[in-house]
Amino acid sequence: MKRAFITGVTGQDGAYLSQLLLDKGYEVWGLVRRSSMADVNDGRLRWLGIADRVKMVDGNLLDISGLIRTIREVKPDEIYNLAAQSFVRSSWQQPILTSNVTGLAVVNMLEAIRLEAPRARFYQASSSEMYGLVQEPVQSEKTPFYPRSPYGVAKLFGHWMTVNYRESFGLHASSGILFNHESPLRGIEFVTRKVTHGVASIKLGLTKEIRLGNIDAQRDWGHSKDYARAMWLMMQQEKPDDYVIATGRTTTVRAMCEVAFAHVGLKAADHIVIDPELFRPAEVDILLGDASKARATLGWEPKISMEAMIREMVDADMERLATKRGRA
Ligand code: NDP
Ligand code: GDR
Repeated sequence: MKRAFITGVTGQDGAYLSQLLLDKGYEVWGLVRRSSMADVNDGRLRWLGIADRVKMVDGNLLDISGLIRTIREVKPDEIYNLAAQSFVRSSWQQPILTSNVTGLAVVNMLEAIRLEAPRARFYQASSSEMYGLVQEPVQSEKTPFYPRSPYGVAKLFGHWMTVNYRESFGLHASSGILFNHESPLRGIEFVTRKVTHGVASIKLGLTKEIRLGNIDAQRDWGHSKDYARAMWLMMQQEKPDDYVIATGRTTTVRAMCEVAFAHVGLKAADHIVIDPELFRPAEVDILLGDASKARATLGWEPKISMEAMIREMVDADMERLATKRGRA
């Protein structure tokens, strides 16, 4: 039986990746940071019905001694580093925390692996935010980076450290440059979930409007479930490498909203209010990924369309609000 260790196991991707690995017969261990609300931080794993099958270890990405001990004890075959301060907007409010957790702490993981599990396979959650002010209309592994937020800068540091440890110490370290991916388990602060939750609330008569910032921004949106499969495929390759994971289709926030509202028979224009407070100090206007390397080498391709995903998210939010099921 293979053993996987996931940081960020309580997050969106951690949940779907755990589900995929458990289905494949892995023993799954996850790093969980202590919270005063310990009874709710496994909400996403509970939503998927797998909370009691994931072995939780207390820890924090900032605490290298804990990481070293954990990796020594767990002896994982595959390590997925998904933990991060992942909300771009917060990264201007908390630039140092974001740099420490999303950037510097990647080296904590790499050092712990180098010391305790040099033959383990390592996945780093890199991001399309590293392209920022895009240098090419379609972004591939060869496109130069130009991050536009403290989050993007921190991810770029973690990305290059992963490449460097692969080249310097021969670690099986791969980096997935994942474009935006969403699901019913997406955090409510991200725009898709904010919209689907808002649409469900409006439909149920709980509110009348959704306040948004730049709705002309364009994103290449896929489904977290499809993207978790790509992470696993990277870990099955003999050679570690970097891969762009994207759908190859970009959509404005405005058009995404229209899909969500149309699903419940409403019009987006009747309910969206533009709030200048929600614009970012520097914006990533458009992202569009070229995943042809992943298609050719990993045999990966996305199965769930943006439209189907948004409809699934609206349905899940309707169900949550109607039944108050779970917290995720
Ligand atoms: P989430 O925000 O849903 O999850 C982040 C996870 O990191 C949570 O489990 C959180 O724990 C954990 N975490 C945060 N800080 C620490 C810390 N100091 N120590 C230990 N754990 C910590 O993110 P996603 O699941 O959406 O994304 C997974 C990863 O992929 C992230 O690194 C993100 O930056 C990256 N990424 C995401 C993309 C996307 O579109 N979703 C695209 C590209 C990259 P807690 O539950 O306690 O808050
Ligand atoms: P992003 O995701 O910054 O791309 O990072 P987010 O959903 O927050 O924003 C997408 C775009 O929508 C615009 N927008 C709004 N965004 C939010 N959150 N709230 C609003 O009210 C709003 N109005 C307009 C934003 O300006 C932006 O252009 C996500 C995260 O998951 C990162 O961790 C990950 O690395 C990248 O995707 C790829």
